[in-house]
Amino acid sequence: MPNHAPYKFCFGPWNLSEGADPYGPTTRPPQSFDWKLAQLKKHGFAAMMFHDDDAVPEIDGKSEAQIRKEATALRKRLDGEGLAAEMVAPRLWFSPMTIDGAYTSNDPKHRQYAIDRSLRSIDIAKILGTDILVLWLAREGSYIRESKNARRCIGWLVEAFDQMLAHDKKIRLAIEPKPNEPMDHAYLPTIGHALAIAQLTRDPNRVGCLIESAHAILAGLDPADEIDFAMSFGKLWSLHLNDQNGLKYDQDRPFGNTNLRSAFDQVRALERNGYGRRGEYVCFDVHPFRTTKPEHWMDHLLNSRRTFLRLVEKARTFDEAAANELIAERNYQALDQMVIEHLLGQ
Ligand code: GLO
Ligand code: MG
Repeated sequence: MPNHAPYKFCFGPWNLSEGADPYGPTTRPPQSFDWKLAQLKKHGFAAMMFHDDDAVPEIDGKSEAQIRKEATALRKRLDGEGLAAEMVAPRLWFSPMTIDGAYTSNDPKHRQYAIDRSLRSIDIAKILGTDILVLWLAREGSYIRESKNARRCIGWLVEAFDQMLAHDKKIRLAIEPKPNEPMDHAYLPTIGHALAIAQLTRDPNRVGCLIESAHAILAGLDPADEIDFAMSFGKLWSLHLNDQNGLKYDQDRPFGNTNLRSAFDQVRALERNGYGRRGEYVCFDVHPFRTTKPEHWMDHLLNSRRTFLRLVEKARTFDEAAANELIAERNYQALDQMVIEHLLGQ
């Protein structure tokens, strides 16, 4: 493989999923965390992403001391394997305490639960050696518009973020926007919303974002433009590359599987902005197809990485001078075909 610096890659344990969907059970037998970590290492990924309870299982029943103890043991293990933790994310969408939302639940006890759990996630992140807390705000939105006061909910989100920022002076919050699913409408559906709410917090410089390709597409936006936008603010701190076929449920397809040209544009945007030069990882938030056999369990991740690396080559060999001439002549017809020919190759 040619030189592909500065990119390093990661995925999360949930990306080796078992194939269940809302209409049917699993299609692959469950695998242990140890097996997943071994696969990650064996295939040359540099880091793992962690939900808080991937790092410390059954976290809700455990004391702070126990959580720290287990996180410390995990850190030791990761160090021993030469692997990093890319981020920690509070999994705030499984608990009975978050049925009506987490930070924006109408019940103050449930809002407090969400904040307390987020502070524990920050403790875990610190122990695992990452300063990134990813906030995928799964249940912050509405099914029934009149059940919530969106203005008040934005205030509650800011209060929650402020408590997290105050809890640890180093932690950075990377908001992962998604416009819908599980909610009908999310309160922070796009990168613009994420970066705008950052300005309301006590430390806007420590509130940034994570772009997921499929989530941008679900919002009717171009993931490459979202990348350029976030990076204009210096706030793209993590990335979930994948693909999505149209406006339907979140598909988490292999990167480039549906729209190769959009994948090329995303890679080009990352290249021109120097993504990865400040230590950011390229993460693939992809799932195996339901039909995938256990012996092909890693293929969606390996294929996504391979496609990414091939597109880096395509971005680096794109004839920018020729493209600029066509742009100067306003010959976008020829530019369009030039991109297609470049992607098709010889
Ligand atoms: C779901 C999200 C989810 C998050 C993960 C990290 O749509 O993409 O996979 O990325 O839970 O918080
Ligand atoms: Mg994601």
